[in-house]
Amino acid sequence: MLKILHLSDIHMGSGFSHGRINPETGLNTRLEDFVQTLSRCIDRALSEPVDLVLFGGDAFPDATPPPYIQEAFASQFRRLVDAQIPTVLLVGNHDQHSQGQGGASLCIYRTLGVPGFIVGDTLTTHVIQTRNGPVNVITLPWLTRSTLMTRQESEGMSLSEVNHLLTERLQVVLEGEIRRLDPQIPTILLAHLMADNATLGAERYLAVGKGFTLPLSLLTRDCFDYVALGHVHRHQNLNRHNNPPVIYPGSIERVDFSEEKEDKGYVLVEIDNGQVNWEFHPLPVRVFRTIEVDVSKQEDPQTAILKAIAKHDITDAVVRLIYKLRSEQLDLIDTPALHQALKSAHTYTIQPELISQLARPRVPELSAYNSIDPMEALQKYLNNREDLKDISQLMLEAAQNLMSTADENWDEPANNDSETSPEDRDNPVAAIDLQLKLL
Ligand SMILES: [Mn+2]
Repeated sequence: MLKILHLSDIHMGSGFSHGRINPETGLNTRLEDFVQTLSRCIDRALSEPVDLVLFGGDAFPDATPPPYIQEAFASQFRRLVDAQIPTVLLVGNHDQHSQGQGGASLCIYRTLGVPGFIVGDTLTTHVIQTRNGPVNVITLPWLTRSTLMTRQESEGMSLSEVNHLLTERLQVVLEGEIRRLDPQIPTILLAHLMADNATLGAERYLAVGKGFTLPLSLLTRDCFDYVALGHVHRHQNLNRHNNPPVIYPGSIERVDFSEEKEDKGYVLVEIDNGQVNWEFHPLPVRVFRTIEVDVSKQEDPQTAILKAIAKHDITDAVVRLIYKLRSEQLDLIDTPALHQALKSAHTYTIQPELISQLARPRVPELSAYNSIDPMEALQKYLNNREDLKDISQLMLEAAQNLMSTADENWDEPANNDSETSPEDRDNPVAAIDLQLKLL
């Protein structure tokens, strides 16, 4: 029997805005959380012990993590080297440079020749010898348009045409790998991709269009005993027939609030004579809690907010308090008392949102939903918004940029997640987004 631990989307070094500096170590507490959670996965791999560890990609938020974060990651995986457990590190979109090939942040393991470590940055088959026999692992790293076609070839094609052609080409290459497989040996496909029926958080729908989406039928092949995926942060099995299981283990820690309600964990897989059993093991990760309350109709908004906070156990959690109120209620809010009420949280943010009393302005020219040019629509809209006059030029420029770059940069590897950084506020596109949210 072959035992495998499958984990993915570690994203070590992200989400620092949800942490604080630990005065004893000088490190961000969210880095410490991620390291502790990763160490729990490695503990399990060692205590079983498993025969193989598969990492589904996205080790860090980008391809060039600072050395202390690289080291925190390496010192955990080092324990697998010491225990002589073979490990495959697959390259995800966050591990690639936005230009060019390969996984910049993970290639160091190949360069060092770490025994038993394989870096999956190309589509190829690795025959891995484990304590309990050999296993085929086909690695399929995050694909970009440039992996399988030249810029000239894709010129003038629509996104869906490019997606279609890429899928066809991938199918041919994958078929080539499959034909060379030794059918006597169990086979695993390890891939970092977006499958066409993965369930995403609503916040990620926008990211979908940016990438390359593969049909599930490419993965649910008889020749695979198990399909180990990475990329989507929500744990799920895409194949309801379970033959083979097509599993996203999800991220190991909450990367942002969109993962507030998701279980985080890893998957243990057993392959025995063609029989495959897998089980998701949740990890005890830090709680994220959104407390949202509308106090606009309350006579005593302060008490209503405090009551809403008291309903939740926020000890050591990452908390965001969002309360909606009318502008004339602002004087009734005692902010220091809110800080006091949130003190037991690990970290927290307070976001008051004003509810406008005015009816929303309507733009008569836009009332018919006919095929109006988006730039023209924005211009008409802005003509009607005196209050946006100051930034209307900026918004138009940013929109123009968006329209012209959308086609070119759709396969940009990094930033496929929903994480938004505070820097986004300086970015005109984000400024538009912010404005639109306020509308
Ligand atoms: Mn990814």
